[in-house]
Amino acid sequence: MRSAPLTLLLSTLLCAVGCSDSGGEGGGETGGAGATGGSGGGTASSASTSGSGGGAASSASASGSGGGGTASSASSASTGSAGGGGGGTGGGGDSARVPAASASTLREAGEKANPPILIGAAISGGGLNDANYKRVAAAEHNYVTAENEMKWDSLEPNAGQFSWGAADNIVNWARDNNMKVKGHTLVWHNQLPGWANSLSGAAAVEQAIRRHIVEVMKHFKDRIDTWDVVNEAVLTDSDTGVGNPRMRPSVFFNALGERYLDLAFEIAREQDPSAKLYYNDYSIDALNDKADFVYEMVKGMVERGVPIDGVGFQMHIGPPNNKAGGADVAANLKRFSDLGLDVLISEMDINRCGGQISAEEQLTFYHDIVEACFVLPRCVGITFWGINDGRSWLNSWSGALCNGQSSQSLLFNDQYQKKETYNRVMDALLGR
Ligand code: 9MR
Repeated sequence: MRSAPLTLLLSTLLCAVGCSDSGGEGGGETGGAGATGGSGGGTASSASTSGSGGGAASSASASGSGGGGTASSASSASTGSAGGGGGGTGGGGDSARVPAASASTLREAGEKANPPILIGAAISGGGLNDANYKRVAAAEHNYVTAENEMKWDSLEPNAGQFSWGAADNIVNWARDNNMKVKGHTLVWHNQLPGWANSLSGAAAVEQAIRRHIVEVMKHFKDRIDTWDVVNEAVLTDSDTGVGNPRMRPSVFFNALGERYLDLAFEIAREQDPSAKLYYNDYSIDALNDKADFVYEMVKGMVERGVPIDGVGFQMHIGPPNNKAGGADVAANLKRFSDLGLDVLISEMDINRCGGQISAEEQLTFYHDIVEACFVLPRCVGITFWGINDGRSWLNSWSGALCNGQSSQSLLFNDQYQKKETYNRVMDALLGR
């Protein structure tokens, strides 16, 4: 319902480049940078950076491998029936994705769309001890991100000593249920073990990055073909993506400058020539300062021939992150996909704590944001950051204004019943 204006805008955007009879208003609409509204939510917090301050910006040294071009390595290995091809939508055309006529699960709606779209969830090891959680997770999704178990501190708690058990449990469960897995995440300033966080000097940091990426990708080689290679490398004054966008100080940036991104992607490409390699960040969902900065950063990588295949827009809506509506998200996804990249919604939830987002607004956002991705053929997946409200990370996150209350942020309640948010997401996946 109520989606007509957005649908119109979306088709205008889709036509801005590809349709011959462009007519219409052209790009316009992008306007309102920072249109995020969102009062900011004050508290912020989130991701404590590790590194010391400063760090001169050293402009990315090229290193560019092959000729220009946009990477877009036709993703090989789509896992079994899991949604037919984590991307590969390619195919040129800008025509919108065609929805299924009907579906009884989100997963089915994604699989029957043309081209298919992956429907994902963050899965936690703890959740897999709960039969209801497992049942809903596997019935409704065909794409898995480990919520914490594949982060650096989980996989390499001591230098050069790897610990695979928790991650293997999730990856194997996903395979048993014909679900594709995205590796999350190879290089991130957060959830880093102390030994890595206290490294210093370019050589030591580069060596640690190389060993970590090589060993992790080697271990999961035949089971994971898509990776968040670098996560959250950009910072703004507010966690809502507004104010003074810049590279985030971290052990990686402080030692290597911005070129650590190129380096990480190049190592990952050497390790797996056909993997999909993504950059992932929060509060870049709307047209704000951070999204603009990341756009220029990624564009530079593409132009230098750095092997990046896509960008994940986390889509944590509401405190402590940005507030973005469907039209804003549509315009933003479109400009990134016009770089020849996959785009995806990688960690979606909509936090109602703090009263910044009403119940009705949450439903509208769920519908319109999912629709913004769905209609874009290069938008290859939509992942929700959890299954049920009771297990949401937001409930206990200091900046999220929940103070232990439920964030009411997801598609299922604590009894694993579908909420109205689920229905709105399903509507968007079915083109309603
Ligand atoms: O959901 C994750 C939570 O359990 C962890 O405590 C937190 C620690 O940083 O990370 C959460 O997941 C984050 C994801 O890995 C990257 N983007 C932001 C997510 C929410 O904070």
